[in-house]
This record gives sequence, C-alpha cells and structure tokens, in this order.
Amino acid sequence: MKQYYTISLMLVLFLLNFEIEAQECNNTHSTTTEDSWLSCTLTPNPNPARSSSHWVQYDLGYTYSIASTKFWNYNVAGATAQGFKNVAIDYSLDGITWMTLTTFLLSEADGLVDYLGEDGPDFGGISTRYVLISAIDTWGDGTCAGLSEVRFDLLPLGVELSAKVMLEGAYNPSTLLMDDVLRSQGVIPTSEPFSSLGFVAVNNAVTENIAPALLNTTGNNAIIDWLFVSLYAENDPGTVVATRSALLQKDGDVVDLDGVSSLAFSSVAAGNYFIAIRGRNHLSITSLNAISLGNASLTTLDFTSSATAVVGLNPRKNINGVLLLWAGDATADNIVNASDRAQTWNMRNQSSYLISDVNMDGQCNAADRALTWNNRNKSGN
Ligand SMILES: [Ca+2]
Ligand SMILES: [Ca+2]
Ligand SMILES: [Ca+2]
Repeated sequence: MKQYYTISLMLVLFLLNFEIEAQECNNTHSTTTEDSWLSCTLTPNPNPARSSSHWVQYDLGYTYSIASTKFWNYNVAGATAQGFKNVAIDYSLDGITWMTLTTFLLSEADGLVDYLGEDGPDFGGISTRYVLISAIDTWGDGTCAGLSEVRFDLLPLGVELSAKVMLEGAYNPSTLLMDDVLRSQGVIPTSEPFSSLGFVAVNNAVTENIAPALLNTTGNNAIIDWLFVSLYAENDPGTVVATRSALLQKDGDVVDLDGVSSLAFSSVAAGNYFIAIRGRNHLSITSLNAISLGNASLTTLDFTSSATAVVGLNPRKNINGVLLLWAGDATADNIVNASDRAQTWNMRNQSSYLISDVNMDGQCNAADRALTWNNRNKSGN
C-alpha cells in the first residue's frame, strides 16, 4: 500500500531545486560530497517563527499524506560534525503558514560507505505539501550544516465522498424529492457549468463532461443539476485542497460523472477534510467538523439531516425537518441580496438553463424574483 519517495537533496546555491525519485531501497548512503547537501550560509527561515538558519524546504508538488520518514545525516568522512544534530520539522499546505511537527535528535553519521541512516519522526498521516527541515545545531561544526538524504513514506492518493444534499429551488415537499424539470426539458449542459460562472477549480485534472444519455435516467436517480464540491484542509480550514463538479440526483445523492458512483478526488490524500457543497444559484454549506475520507468504509454524509452539522447560523432552509441549500443566488457570488432580485428582473421571461432560474423550473419569472426576495440577506458558508 505504501509508496516510498526519496527526496534527494540537490543544492543549487541555497535555493533548492530538488527531485522526487522512486528508488530501490538499499538503505545505505555513500560518503561523497556529491551525494550530500551542505549549507555554510545562514539565511532567513521560511517559517518566520525561526531565525536565520540552515534549512531545507521541500515542495512535494501536491498535498500528500505523509507517514514515516527516514534520515541520512551528512556522511562525508572526516566531516560528519557538520551533520544536523537537533532538527526541527515544520509543515505547511501553502508554504506560508507553518505548523511544527516536532524537534528531534538526529544521530551523527558514521562516515562509512555502508551508513544506514535512521528512522525520523512519523507524520501520522498528516496531509501537507511543504516540509521544512531546520538545523537547530550541528554535531560540532560552527559554520556549516549538512544532510545526505531524507525519505518520506507517502500514503496513496485518492478518496471518495458519499454525500446527500437537497436544493431548495427544486425541492418538492409533497414528494420529499427534488423535481427534475431541467432534465426533462433537456437543458442541463453536458459540461460543468461552474468555470464560466467564475468558480475556481483546485487540484482537479478531471475533464468534467457527461454522456448525454445519462440525462435520460428517470426516477429517484434522475439528474437534477450540477453541484460544486470543495474539500478544505483540517489543519488549515482557509485552504482549499481540491474541488470537483458533481451531479445531483433527484433523491439528493451527490454522484460522479457516471451519474451513480460516489464522487472521487483522485489526487487527494486520505485524511480529514471540511466539505463544502454549493449549487449554481444556491448558497454553499460547509461541514462543521472535518470528515474522515479514505480511511474508513464509505458512509453517506447526509446534509439534509440536522445530524450533519454545518457552519453558520441558520445555514440551511428547514422544510418539515428536511434541510435544504438556500436558493436565490442569481449572480453566483454566494450571497443573496438586491443584486439577485435585479438579476431575476433583468432576465425575466427568459427560459432554458439560467442562473436566474433559482426555483429550477426552466423559466425566469416572478416566482424567481419572489424567492430571491424571501431569502435576501443570506450568504453561504
Ligand atoms: Ca439515489
Ligand atoms: Ca448573489
Ligand atoms: Ca424559475
């Protein structure tokens, strides 16, 4: 299950260009300076909580879930006193806000060709993109500090979300389902509608198109519209880890582009995430708690139930105990206010797949104006 990635320390001045290589694990390290990294100039540490120091910053390129680590200290024969001694490990999702994992004592290397290195601290599955390794001191050298190699054991990527939500605009209290009028009118687009509305995709390589035949499905699993789903980092809730466009079934199931499967985030590490869901013209909700994805059996997160807590005061509309995303955002800015009412007025008497059609019946008319007015002064969370 686990993958091993070796980050070779290749120093170009002090700004690091490093490589990630998969390698055979022979677990020994040479004694040559070419295989090592050495800093002899103190420079400002990327973590402002630390003073100028000798440090190495890794950018893993994506957010990964890190498990164990392994360290090979500076192993040049006769110069092992330049090796890191007390070492601080910090990590960050964005390279700006840093959290400290731990500090630990790294043994001095033996300077021999069969030097084995040693196990470093375990990240315990923390999801992060940047790792910062700083020397607090060395094994005796007062000027330079070096390392040979660090290995991060990464957990595999890919998680799935099984969620249920209901949109107020399409909700039918008599059936306890959403009406699929846009589908039956044949106006739901076969490409995700969010890019053109200014929604920002993050860490998503999926081309989000659907087969037109998928919109022929009727019944409880009929597609009623597209949804936008975001995952936020547990340890940095302001940072979006990844987004996906999803499809919404009549019975509230949030599904992937085949119309039936759980929603996949293929480049997201297993871990805990805050989950946000938003419609084109419905306000977003965000889970109050970070939800475990990828580590356990798939359980459906039911946002129509008060048992699934979300952020904010009155963040969902309650119709007979069924909790719905608020309708009325005809301008796709995640706020309902006078601008939305103006938009529904300006687009009156138009039909088709319209942002201003907040009750999702394929028409923009007085009913949509009334709905934006009734939900005025609300914003998404
Ligand atoms: Ca279903
Ligand atoms: Ca708005
Ligand atoms: Ca309408």
